[in-house]
Amino acid sequence: MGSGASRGHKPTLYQSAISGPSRAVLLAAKTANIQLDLKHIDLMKGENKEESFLKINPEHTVPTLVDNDLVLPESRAILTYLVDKYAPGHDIYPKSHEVRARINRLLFRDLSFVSAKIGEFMFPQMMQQQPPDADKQQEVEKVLDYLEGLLKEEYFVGDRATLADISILASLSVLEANDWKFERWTKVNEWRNRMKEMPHYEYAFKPWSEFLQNMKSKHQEQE
Ligand SMILES: N[C@@H](CCC(=O)N[C@@H](CS)C(=O)NCC(=O)O)C(=O)O
Repeated sequence: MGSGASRGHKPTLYQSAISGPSRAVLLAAKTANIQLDLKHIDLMKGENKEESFLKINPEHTVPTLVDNDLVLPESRAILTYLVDKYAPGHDIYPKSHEVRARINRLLFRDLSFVSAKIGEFMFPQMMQQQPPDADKQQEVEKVLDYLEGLLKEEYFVGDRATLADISILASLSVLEANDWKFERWTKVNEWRNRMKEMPHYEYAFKPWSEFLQNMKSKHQEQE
């Protein structure tokens, strides 16, 4: 346990398996051996809009971390905070300013571009059952071209997975709901396969795969 942690204390994470950024926090925390008290918020049932959760996070989003007096929505802020406080210097967010600068740059880029474009393409399909929009699909293809160009090493920053990889992996996983084929982007595809070998990948991502599998089965029954 890192220097900022007191014995027996666990921050609480409000999260949902169907939320990409929640999966990023789950994978990072488990990888860095950070203990969390997990509270599941069922987005499909609208539990995020219930008064009890709105009191915690009026923006009604998951993931949301509560650590004593700190209430912290926004996965990328949660990721860096958790490692800094509970696993300082861990490989997924090392102390080197230069390495952190590269990781942070990608976390910002993931938020402003990668996950943003994927959300614009996927959310109308997932939430409003709209058909895929060809222009928005092209934007996602540009995102993947961009990532393909960035991948010069085994991982986005050097030869080990960092918070940047974890966050981008979680953003891309939303495309699985569209059965997206990644093979055209060779480096991204190989990198994803490497990321899936992470010891705690299943722990963080299996509930999402199961959710997608259930959705598929339901659709097939309706056809
Ligand atoms: N940028 C935020 C996104 C948070 C977010 O929008 N989460 C979605 C699930 S992926 C959510 O809670 N949506 C419910 C809502 O906005 O009411 C993060 O990375 O944490």
